[in-house]
Amino acid sequence: MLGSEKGTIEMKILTTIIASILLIQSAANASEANDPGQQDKKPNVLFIAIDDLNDWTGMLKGNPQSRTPHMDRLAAKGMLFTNAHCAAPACGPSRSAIMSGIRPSTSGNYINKSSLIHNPILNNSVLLPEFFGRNGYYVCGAGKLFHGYHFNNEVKGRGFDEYYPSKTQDLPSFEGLKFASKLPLNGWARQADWGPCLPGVTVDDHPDGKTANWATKKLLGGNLKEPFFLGAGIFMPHLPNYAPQEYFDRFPLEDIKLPEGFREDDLDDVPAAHAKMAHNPWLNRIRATNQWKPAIQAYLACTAMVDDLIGQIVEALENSKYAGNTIIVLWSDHGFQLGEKERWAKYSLWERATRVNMVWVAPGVTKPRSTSARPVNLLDIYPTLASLTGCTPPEGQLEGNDLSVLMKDPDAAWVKATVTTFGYKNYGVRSERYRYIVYEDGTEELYDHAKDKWEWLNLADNPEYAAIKKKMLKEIPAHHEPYGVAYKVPKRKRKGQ
Ligand SMILES: [Ca+2]
Repeated sequence: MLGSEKGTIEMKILTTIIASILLIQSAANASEANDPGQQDKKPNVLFIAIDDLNDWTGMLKGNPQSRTPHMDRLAAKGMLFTNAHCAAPACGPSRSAIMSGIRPSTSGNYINKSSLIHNPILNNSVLLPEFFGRNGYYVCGAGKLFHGYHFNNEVKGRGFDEYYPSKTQDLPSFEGLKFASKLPLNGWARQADWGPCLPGVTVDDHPDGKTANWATKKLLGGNLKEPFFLGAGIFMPHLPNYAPQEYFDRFPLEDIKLPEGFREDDLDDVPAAHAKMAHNPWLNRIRATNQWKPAIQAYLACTAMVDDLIGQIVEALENSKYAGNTIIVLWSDHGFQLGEKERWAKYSLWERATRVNMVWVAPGVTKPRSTSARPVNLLDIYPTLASLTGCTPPEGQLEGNDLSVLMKDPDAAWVKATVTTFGYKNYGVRSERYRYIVYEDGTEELYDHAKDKWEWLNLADNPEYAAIKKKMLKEIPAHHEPYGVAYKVPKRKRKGQ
């Protein structure tokens, strides 16, 4: 046989082999596509909550001092909402709205003391964990997902198959944290305390480290029943701001700057009604005792620790077998004022307290490095999760919007504004450009974010803005449910009782 003929035959055989391989592959792909189990495979959900984290993150650019590389990286993986706001600027009503998809003005759950289970509208709703359970999901969680009192004393793990540490204790123990002196470190109160732990205490000793380690282990363990909903609730930078020393070392005290948004005369043009909202005098005390910079340092330190933990959880997902079929949603429950408008608190209808972090990574839906400045709300999480997982939402319950519309087309038609409520008939309305506030007594504020990102100049009395105000007022809900029943915190039992 001539060499060239041999070569031709070899080539023919090779071509036949390749064609056969391609045929087998395409048949395999076709059978996969026709397999109903494969087609119906619902995506898992990784639901990450952060407590009291305002826009002092790299991705939201609220303060150049903050360092959050892991959250910034997560945001770059998917879609970042830069104009996202809470339904209410307090843990209880904000998280109740997220978990039920019902507005505070519909449920009457306005403040931290509002009960969840003694509120018939909320108690009869399908809470988010129950929703996933009913749709065949394995539902597990750890840390602070609901308001602490609601979870530990009222819903008690309702809807969860598994909870760490338990269905009546959302936060892991603080016992691993050791300090140089007795708590509270600043001698005031645990609710307004901050400072580093003793050397040797690591992030693994912190309750948030334990929550992140639980989530990491679950994801890397590979034994989760799919589809799953896994919630990880990080408690920092909620007060008390305790963290290992290494996080404080990242923010030397001599470099700390006071908030850019602080202005001494900022409240001069604000109606008196704002003072009726829960207010605390901590800022005065902080300033009087020269603690402002140490307190900011602690908030930045705790935020950096949170960021490391978010990085750990996301990396665990990326290294797990669930990476390609898991939706990630990361959110903070409301903002926080570190002195702006004379407050060291949440509990207001200003931007500092209502703006939140909200990031989505939905495989096959979100595009990397996409952002949206449309007005959106934490109330939108429930309907968006329902839409992305293909689970039918409970009929007539959800009042938020489906954000997947914006994930698919950032230019899609969208609502003009989003609403935050704090207390009966107090509303903050945020459009892409303006913030309008109206209190129960009818007094108002209006800010133009195109010119005034710190909300220093109240334009409500300026007749040039009458038409804008009228438009914003139309966004306020028509129904204002009276205050729901408050829960009674039982007196602490003495040891041994
Ligand atoms: Ca909170």
